[in-house]
Amino acid sequence: MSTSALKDSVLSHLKYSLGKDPEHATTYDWRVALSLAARDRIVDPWFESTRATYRADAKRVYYLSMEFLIGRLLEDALVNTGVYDDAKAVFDDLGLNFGEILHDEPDAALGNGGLGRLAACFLESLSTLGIPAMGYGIRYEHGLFRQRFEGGRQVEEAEDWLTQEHVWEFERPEAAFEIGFGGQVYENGGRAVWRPQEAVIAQAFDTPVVGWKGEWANTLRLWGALPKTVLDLQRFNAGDYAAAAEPEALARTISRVLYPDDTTEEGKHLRLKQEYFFTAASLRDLIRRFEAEHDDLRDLPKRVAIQLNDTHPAIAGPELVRILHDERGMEFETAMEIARGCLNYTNHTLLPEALERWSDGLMGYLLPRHLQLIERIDTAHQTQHPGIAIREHGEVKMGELSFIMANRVNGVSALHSDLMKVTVFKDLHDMHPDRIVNQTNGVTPRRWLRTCNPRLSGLITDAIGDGWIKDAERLSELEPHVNDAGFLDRFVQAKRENKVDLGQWIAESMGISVDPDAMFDVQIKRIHEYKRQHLNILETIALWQEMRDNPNGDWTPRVKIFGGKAAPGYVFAKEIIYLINSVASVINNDPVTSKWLKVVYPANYNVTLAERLIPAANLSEQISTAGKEASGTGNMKFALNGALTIGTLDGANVEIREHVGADNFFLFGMTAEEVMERRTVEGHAWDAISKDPRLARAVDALRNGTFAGGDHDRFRGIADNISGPDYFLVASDFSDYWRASREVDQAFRDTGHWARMAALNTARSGWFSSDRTIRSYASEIWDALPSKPLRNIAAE
Ligand code: AZC
Repeated sequence: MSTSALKDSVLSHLKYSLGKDPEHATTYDWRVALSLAARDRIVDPWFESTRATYRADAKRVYYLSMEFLIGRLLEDALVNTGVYDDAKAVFDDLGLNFGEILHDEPDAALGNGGLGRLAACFLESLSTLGIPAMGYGIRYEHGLFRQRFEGGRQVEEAEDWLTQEHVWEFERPEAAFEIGFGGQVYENGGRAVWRPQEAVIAQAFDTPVVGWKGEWANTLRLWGALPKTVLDLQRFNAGDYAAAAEPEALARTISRVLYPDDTTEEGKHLRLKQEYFFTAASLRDLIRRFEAEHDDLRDLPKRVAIQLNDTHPAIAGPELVRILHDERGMEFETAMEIARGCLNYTNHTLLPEALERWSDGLMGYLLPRHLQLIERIDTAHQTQHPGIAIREHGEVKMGELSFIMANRVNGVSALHSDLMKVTVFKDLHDMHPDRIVNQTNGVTPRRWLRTCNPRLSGLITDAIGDGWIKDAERLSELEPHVNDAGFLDRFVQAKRENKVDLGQWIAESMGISVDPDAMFDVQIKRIHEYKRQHLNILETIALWQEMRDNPNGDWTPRVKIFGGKAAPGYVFAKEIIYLINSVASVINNDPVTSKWLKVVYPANYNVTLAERLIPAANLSEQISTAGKEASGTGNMKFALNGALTIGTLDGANVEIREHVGADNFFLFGMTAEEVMERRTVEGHAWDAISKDPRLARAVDALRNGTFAGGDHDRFRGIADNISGPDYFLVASDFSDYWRASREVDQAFRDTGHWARMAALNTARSGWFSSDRTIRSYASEIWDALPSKPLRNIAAE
């Protein structure tokens, strides 16, 4: 496509879609006009992909996920369709600030963290690989809350990304299903009939997801909840206006908010409704599509692979059985076999509090027929494999249900999958030893290198061509260049320029000045005790104390950067936020240490902020208690962008270290096994503190009011935790973390050596592409093949 054709298209949308002329167009108008022009380019490959799928009668993959953390879409779409440079030229020509236009787009935060972002990377990879697929989720009116700091504390505000028109989606009023809840189960001629008491409409909204070079586009189909009757006219006419509007308000509640919690199960009625709502709509939709082309539902497993992203859509098992058995009259056993042939389950966490359980009472109230079927599934399984129950202590265990209903169950890193076999799913694994397979996570190199880091990706393409964008393992071709001083210089230059940009943004948005030659040391992720941001801040305190002891020392300058939100009800995590901000305000105002140490915590961490921070990072903090982080995907993004990791042997860190080489990774801390053993030692925290005066002094600073304007109590909770129960072993891992951090300091001073290590991280991280992950799911779980590649629209 020529620049002038793109310009015509943008101007035409400005005029005919937005009704504006260039003289009066706002940034918003230009952004929407450009997005519509970009969207036009995706529609043809999107249609062609669908047609090709029908023609080949290809197996389709359905990815069911409560969360899709897609972030902004415009820049990605421009890059993937090959018109980014043209678009920039168009806006330069118009005398408009292209960056400002891109940054006008809201960040669609339809997810909490890793699980949701993984789903978004997977959709992009499925499209790049040309695998016919559809993502199914909920179109939340309010995504994850927006975070603000007030006096250092987190304040949550409603996110209203949909107040502006969401230009990427197509509303599908014809794709709508009635979803029922509650009511009774009757028997009719030997068959169970469920008569729900209330019902809402699930209506589809489709967003095309385009792959690299625009060769293929799949669909993200999000369900919005609508009332069956908009207004209760009888009540309205009787003058009761509030009650009259009730049905609408009640129905809409279902797709109103994303639960802002990624580890603790929300024991909420509404949450279970959301889960059933989108799962039931998705199953009906895919069965309808199947039946439009095939007439025997027994063939479903040949044509359909369903991936359950965590247990949130686990009700898919009983629902599919209900449809096949109750509604279509199949034998229960046949229905089970078909359901199991289609369903697969990904587990994302071993934390017991995050494994969903629903009380029999709630399940029986909202989904009475499903509870009966779960009992039957449970009995059938126990007859063959005595000793494990789906229902226990009056609750339905969704992990067990998912496992039993799945053809394959997967963990998300090698360590996590192994731990699953000996912990949460030990008994089930012993009964079904072939069911668990590992699928180590990945990230899309299009968004997480090509788009977010144009300087580095330009340098890579200059060195080895652009084949790496589609085949990230070709990044290994960079290895010989790592010994080339000219290449390394440019590598360092790219990183430095990214740091200068970030430094400017920090200065402008936060009023903190940072030195671009200091080490940018970044920990960005949800705030959680197991992720141990408090270990990082404790080390920061100890370092600051030493710097003050020795103000003439030759310290390695560092900027400690934090980012992340805490679940609104997670008190301890919110205290950690408060502590980080309080430490920041003391350290950042200390003239003694200001040339060496800064602490920066921008509010409202999201995909957009990650895209800004990761390209500028020198050091990636992956310091969770071993055995707790299922995989991590941020760790992969950093390595790909040439940051070195300081980390424990947890989740995918283990595999990252294997790939980049132990010499290019700063390892510290106990292993998962040592962690379990250490916990059995009485007084382990006190023991660690008494052996490390630095740690003792840092913990003391939490108690003596140093960071609380003299208030001894403000951070006592954190101090007492670290020196008391310390379940996540902050104290026990501190000394080794300190040691590794000082090694990092030393290594960073040898700039040539550091650059080489950093470049090797990039060269050796190609394996962590989500394309590799998706290929592996396709062959080991879904038995799905890429359809024939279509035309390359980027070349046109
Ligand atoms: C996360 C895991 O914590 C993280 O380790 C993993 O990389 C990611 O999933 C993707 O697999 N889990 C979540 O985001 N949420 C839950 C409920 O586990």
